Amino acid sequence: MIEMSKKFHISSEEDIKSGKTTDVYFSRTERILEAEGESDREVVAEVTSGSLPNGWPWGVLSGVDEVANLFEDVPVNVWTFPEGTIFRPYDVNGYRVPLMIIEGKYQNFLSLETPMLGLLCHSSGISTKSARVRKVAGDKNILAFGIRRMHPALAPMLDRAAFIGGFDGVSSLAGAEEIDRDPMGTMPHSLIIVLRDQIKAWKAFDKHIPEDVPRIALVDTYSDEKMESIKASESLKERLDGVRLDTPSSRRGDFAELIREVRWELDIRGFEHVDIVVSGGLDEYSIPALKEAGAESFGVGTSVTNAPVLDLSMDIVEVDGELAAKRGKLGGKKKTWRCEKCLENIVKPADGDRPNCPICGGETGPGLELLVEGGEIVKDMPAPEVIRDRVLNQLENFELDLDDEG
Ligand code: PCP
Repeated sequence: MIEMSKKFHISSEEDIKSGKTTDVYFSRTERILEAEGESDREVVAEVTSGSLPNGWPWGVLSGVDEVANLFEDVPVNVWTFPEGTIFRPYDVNGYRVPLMIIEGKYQNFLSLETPMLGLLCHSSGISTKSARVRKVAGDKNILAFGIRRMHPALAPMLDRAAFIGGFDGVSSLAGAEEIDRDPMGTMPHSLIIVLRDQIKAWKAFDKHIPEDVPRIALVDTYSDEKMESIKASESLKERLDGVRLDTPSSRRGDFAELIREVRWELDIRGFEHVDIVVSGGLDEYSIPALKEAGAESFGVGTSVTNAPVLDLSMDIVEVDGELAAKRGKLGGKKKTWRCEKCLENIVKPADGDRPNCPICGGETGPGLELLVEGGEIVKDMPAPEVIRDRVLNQLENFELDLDDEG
């Protein structure tokens, strides 16, 4: 009989910091190096990305603040792209781009490689998918509705990563707290089902919910979306901000056509102020047609929180100052230069000269910044809002090829 001291199958912060989530072959390596008297080896290790999931052309690096906390009090130096940096896995010359560099005694951080990669691969996958959705949504409102698909222990990280990627709001209380924003959402079907009547539910929402919460009526619970949208508009009139269509797949048919129809019927009745909000199975491939059909706001869940992780790896490229990269990786400590104009990266040996950008001729600057020095976090962690702005400012430089696999 398993003694359930823990209520949930999750690791504590202490477990993560102490390297308890590492892979056993690292703790064995630690023991072997110790026994062989090789614990003083100084290494340079770099984190790079293999090809991105589904042929994505670029990625968004996130989870960096958690990596800083992971390496705090560990006597190593860590350089990194700032959180929210959009990067291509390969530079202008086809070299893998070091996204993060760790330097120090290998023995001091070998058990942290696994948690570090986990923090970056998971969060960056979600932020990248979110930025792809942001790109197609343009200035429309996009809300993260996906934490119900994932282990609740991760809700703060999931919603933070979606927000950093460009989402306008998140639905979970814990996630909203993490980004210092109010949680955002509409109403669930259960409110209408339990109150046994749509109009009663819409009016009850309007009566009891604070004024600053948009009045979005859910209009697909029991009958046709067009008729329910008209009913909601006629019952709440100017107080109604929008109608949400979360049409079940069995009834969805041509969703864009349905949205157009609802838009027409609302407008000819003078309800132009009532926005159309859609949710259920949305991603960067389905949103463009729905936006064109008249949808103003999108609730996106599974496709973001269940986004593929990025395939990041850490590789030792120098041992005691000697070139040491394994096959498939490039030896020696490197410098990632970043073009200040087109944001392309150029990888050079660490002692190389500053290059000009071969793509646009622009000035380049150091892409990576010092994050941890001798175990001390030497960089103020920007607020999620600031990191989100950083992503939005770069996004116009990065195309989205919707013919990729998705
Ligand atoms: C879910 C909820 C979220 C939607 C689905 C996320 O709908 O409304 O907005 O969908 P996705 O994960 O496919 O992107 P339900 O569980 O049907 O409805 P309710 O709103 O009643 O919880």
